[in-house]
Amino acid sequence: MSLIAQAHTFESTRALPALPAVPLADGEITIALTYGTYDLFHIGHVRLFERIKQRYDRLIVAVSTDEFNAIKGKKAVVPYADRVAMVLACRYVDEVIPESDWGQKEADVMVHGVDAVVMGSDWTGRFDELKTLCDVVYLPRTEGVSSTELKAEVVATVRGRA
Ligand code: C2G
Repeated sequence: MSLIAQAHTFESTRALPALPAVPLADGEITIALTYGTYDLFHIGHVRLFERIKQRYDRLIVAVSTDEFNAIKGKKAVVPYADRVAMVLACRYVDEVIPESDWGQKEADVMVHGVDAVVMGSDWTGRFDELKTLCDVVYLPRTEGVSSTELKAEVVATVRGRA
């Protein structure tokens, strides 16, 4: 059965366990930062933002520019400006910044006063160099969905093989 045909009801759409809140000093807000392409914005992205916002007060999302994706060897279907608009439209997201090179993360953490950089588990260990500046948290990915799989599904559907 095609991915598209496996549409889920909202309640069961891959809900993931809630995270414990971060202890706070009075009046202090906690700030999380995450990075990604967010092409073909999907439930995996939403569930990541939702879990981050369960734990931190403010969520900043760095969205990869089209030029940076070329450096990463990726080509997004959806152009940068639209990906930014969709991420910003998600109620869990407070601010969007551009991700344009691998080396910007330390400066981002300091400039935005970030308490934690949070990524999906496919990036486990690859942000550890930031641990001198803030918490680094890797969360389990939402299984069964990815931009790459969605692209393959659309192609298969178009070619009538779904
Ligand atoms: N993600 C997830 N569950 C999925 C798919 C993605 O939790 N089913 C998470 C990824 O782990 C990542 C985020 O969603 O933390 C964005 O994923 P991509 O858009 O694929 O990001 P990527 O191109 O890997 O860019 O410098 C870091 C890069 O910008 C990350």
